[in-house]
Amino acid sequence: MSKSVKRVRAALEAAGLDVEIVRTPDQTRTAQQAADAVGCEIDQIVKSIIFRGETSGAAILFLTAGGNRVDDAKAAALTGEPLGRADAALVRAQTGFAIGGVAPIGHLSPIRAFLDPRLTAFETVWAAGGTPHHVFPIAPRDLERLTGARVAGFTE
Ligand code: 5CA
Repeated sequence: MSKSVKRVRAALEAAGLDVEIVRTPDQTRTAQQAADAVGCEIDQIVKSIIFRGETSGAAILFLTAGGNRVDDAKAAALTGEPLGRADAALVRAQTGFAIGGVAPIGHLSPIRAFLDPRLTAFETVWAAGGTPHHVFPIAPRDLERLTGARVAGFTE
């Protein structure tokens, strides 16, 4: 098991969640690929999208329903500073994961997070498990608890 997947598993276990991280035969680099692999609705896929606060330089996590897009202005209004996309190097340094497999939990450093209310419409949602070949199911409420995310609208 890769170090990335082990970090996600450790975070789930530390939170007392008995969840199996599933290895998918096909890549789950995009929300559509993940939804196809799991056989769920696209909005049940959690995209872990990372922005960079242009004033603070801090990485900020937007847990976004698979079919939604982050609205830059709404997201910036929530964070209180202008935002830019995090580049691959910042994503890697902050989370320890490579783009396409960024999990919402098990990051190298704590990260401020927001959660798309659309995700709370489902009993279970699926997030990347640390690689573009791993996903795991979680209740939105548990995702909120583990990430410390604030539920707030930031999508188009
Ligand atoms: N495993 C899938 C489904 S969970 C996944 O990770 N999807 S994702 O949407 O969370 O991750 C892909 C995201 O990475 C894209 O939405 C995009 O925001 C970001 N991304 C893709 N390419 C780049 C890049 N070159 N630089 C910065 N961010 C990127």
